[in-house]
Amino acid sequence: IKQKGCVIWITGLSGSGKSSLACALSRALHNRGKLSYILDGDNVRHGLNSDLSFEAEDRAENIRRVGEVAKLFADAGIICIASLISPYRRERAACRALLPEGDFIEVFMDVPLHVCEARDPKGLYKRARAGKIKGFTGVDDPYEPPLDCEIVIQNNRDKGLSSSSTSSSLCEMAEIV
Ligand code: GGZ
Repeated sequence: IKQKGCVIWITGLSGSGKSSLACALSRALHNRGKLSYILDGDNVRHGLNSDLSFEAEDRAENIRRVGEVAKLFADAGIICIASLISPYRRERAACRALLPEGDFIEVFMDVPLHVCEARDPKGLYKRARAGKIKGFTGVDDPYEPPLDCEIVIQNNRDKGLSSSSTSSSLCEMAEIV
C-alpha cells in the first residue's frame, strides 16, 4: 500500500455543509484510488458516543474520542475525515497534537450563522429559537472559529457545495493527502 494515513478535520456550525464536504471529499479520494473513512459527529453520537450530551464537558469528550479514533485510522494508513462541529479551539488543538506535524489538516466551513439558519435542513435552528433545544451551537452555545487552519471554505450558497472555490478546495485537499 502506497497510501499514508492522515486526518482531515472539518469544523463548522450545524448546516454549514460539513457532511456534504466529507462525502464529496471521500468520493474525490476514491476516484484517485485512495482509501478514506468518515467519522461524522451525528453518526458517531448514535454509537461510540451515544452516552454523551451537548453540555460543554461532553462535547469536549466527543471531540477527544473522535480525535483518538481518527488517529488510529491514520496509523492504519487510512485518510480519516472527521466531520463534527467541534466548537472549541482547545480540543481541536489537542486532536492536532496527537498526530505528526502535517498529518492533521483542519478545514473550516466558514458559513455565516444566518446562512446555516436559513438552510436549517433538519429544522433544528427553528426548534432552538423556539427554546425547544437548549444549548444549540451558534444560538445559545459558543462556536470558536479557527484562527489558523489549513483550509477555509466559504460555502455561502443556499444549498449544496456548488461554488467553484469549494471544488478547487476539494481538489487541493485530495491532492495534498
Ligand atoms: C449543536 C446539535 C445539538 C446542539 C443536536 N448543538 O446538523 P446536525 O444536527 O446533523 O449535526 C449536529 C450534531 C452535532 O454533533 P457534533 O458531534 O458534531 O457536535 S459537537 O462537536 O459540538 O460535539 C446537529 C445535532 O447534532 N445537534 N443538538 N445542542 N448540534
